[in-house]
Amino acid sequence: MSELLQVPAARREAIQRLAAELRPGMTVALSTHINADGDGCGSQTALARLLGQMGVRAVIVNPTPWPELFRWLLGDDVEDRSAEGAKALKGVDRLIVLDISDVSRLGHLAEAVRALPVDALVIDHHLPGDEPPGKTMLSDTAACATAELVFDFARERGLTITTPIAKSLYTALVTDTGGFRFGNTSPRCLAVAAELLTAGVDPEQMYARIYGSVPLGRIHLLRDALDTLEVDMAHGMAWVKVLAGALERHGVSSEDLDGVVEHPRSIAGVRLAMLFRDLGHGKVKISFRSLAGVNVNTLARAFGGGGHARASGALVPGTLVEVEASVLAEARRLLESGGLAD
Ligand SMILES: [Mn+2]
Repeated sequence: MSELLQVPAARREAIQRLAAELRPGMTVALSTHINADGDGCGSQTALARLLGQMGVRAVIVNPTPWPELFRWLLGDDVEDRSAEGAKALKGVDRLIVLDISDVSRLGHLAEAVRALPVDALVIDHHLPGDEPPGKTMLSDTAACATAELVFDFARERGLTITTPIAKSLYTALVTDTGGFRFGNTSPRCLAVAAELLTAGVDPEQMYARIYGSVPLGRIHLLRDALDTLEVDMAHGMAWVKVLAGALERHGVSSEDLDGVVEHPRSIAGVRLAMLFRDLGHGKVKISFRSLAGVNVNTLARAFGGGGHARASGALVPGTLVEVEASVLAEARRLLESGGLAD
């Protein structure tokens, strides 16, 4: 076994604490953040199958519907009860929250999770949020994706990485690292990916499923977003907007906004990129992305959000015009004062 695959001691202890909470015959709910991404979905479908090997029944209960793009990850063996809402959490023996460091990311399920009579356990790789969604934590910001921690859980517990589990974990790794290009692409991340190929993942097939199967509306949405591009070269900022109703007009969902913000970030001289999405009900969702030297987690936290140093988000009340003005002003102020330095 590659030395890279050895599980760090702190993770090993956390995995033991987590496993001690789980017993055969239990039913465990798995939840991830609103608008689940590849890491949230892949970590869930991998963990659901791993728990099955332990005799634990897993049901997925997410605050927003399972994304169409990742429908194939569910197979016919993973149960998604998200449509039932908080009711689906009733009677479960444990809840495992994945890829979230703050309970607010559970959207409409947050209240039910706070009031849950059983313990919520967390597997995550984000910077700490204000209100952790649970007590027992397997949390490490050094993990390239939450799925890396799910992989470690499998190895430490002697569980089998079947091909469907490997495909789930690979989907998470490839999407959270932007196709193994972002700064979180650690040597260990690639070592885990190598293991997943050995376990039966076909990278070309995965590429076709994740990046080569998008609906036409997604490209139309991208065209509209790029049409709003603005650049402030003096501050190294660029941003795009998605207007209220745009997703409905193109018949797509929020998962189809994935990667849009990479376009402003890709411009030479830009260090801070933003996507403003008008949700149409007095709230604007912002995605922040940056390059080395700019910590967007600080900026996102100034607006009640958070995430990672290079990728964060926030949900801000106000009209698109108001939110854009206040966020741009704060971003310029912080860039000028060095407040976003790493
Ligand atoms: Mn993640």
